[in-house]
Amino acid sequence: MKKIVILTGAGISAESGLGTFRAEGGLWAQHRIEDVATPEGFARNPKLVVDFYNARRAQAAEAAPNAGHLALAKLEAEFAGDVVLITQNVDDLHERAGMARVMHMHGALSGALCAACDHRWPAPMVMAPGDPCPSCEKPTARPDIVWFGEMPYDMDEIFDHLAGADLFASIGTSGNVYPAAGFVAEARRHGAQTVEFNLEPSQVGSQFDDLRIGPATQTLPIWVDEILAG
Ligand code: BV8
Repeated sequence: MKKIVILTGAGISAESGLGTFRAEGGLWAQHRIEDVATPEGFARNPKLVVDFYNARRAQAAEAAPNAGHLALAKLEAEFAGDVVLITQNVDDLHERAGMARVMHMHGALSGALCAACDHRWPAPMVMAPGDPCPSCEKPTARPDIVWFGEMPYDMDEIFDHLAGADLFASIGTSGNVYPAAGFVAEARRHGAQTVEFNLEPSQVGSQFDDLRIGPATQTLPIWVDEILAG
């Protein structure tokens, strides 16, 4: 086996204490998606949105990578073939676990973006509405996050990776959000083996060859050792 493509979602960061979206009391129970994760919501109330991401940026900074993140970093370091990690998460726990190559398809809390000139720069811990862009100086700074209705990043590269995958693993995602939830179908179309890691089957669970039920901190280290011994 030469190439493993991995997709992660909020579930891999759950045991690091970061809230998931759709669980009881999750982020979407506390805030309406329309209010905090859409361009319209940002236009309507930029302070609500900027503060929503300031809180998550602070929470992520307090969190530590868990055994699931560390297992994937070990796989990337020791697997003889190619490991490509695509995450829907906006936290930096994969990077802090030592993962060299992380594709943040939904953006990252660590990034800021200018809505006027597309300039990107490292986000401060606390952003405020109307912060000036360091490049064009317009008051149009926003979190570099892909909101609903916006195009996720690196989609062409991601589809190239899926076309070349021998194994596709999806970890800790409920399979509600597209285009990420469609990756398993794309990988299968190109003949990849597919495995899902979750506490329960996701919305697209039936599309996987293998289902590993349990917390990622337990299921991933076992899986990585199997792959490396393979
Ligand atoms: C786009 C921002 C097109 C940052 C996010 C109708 C049908 C189909 C699609 C659509 C539709 N209407 C609209 C759409 C498109 C829409 C979409 O999919 N909507 C859904 C809700 C129906 N998608 C979009 O808008 C995307 N863009 O389509 O653009 C386009 C075309 C042309 C031109 C322009 C545009 C953009 C999607 C990105 C939106 N931004 N996040 C942020 O705030 O974080 S999405 C948001 O949900 C998060 O990023 C997150 O990544 C994503 C998915 O959530 P999950 O990660 O899966 O988290 P969740 O809580 O749901 O699940 C956690 C899972 O973990 C659970 O299954 C749980 O069991 C498991 N778990 C928990 N603990 C553990 C565990 N597993 C293992 N171990 C544990 N310990």
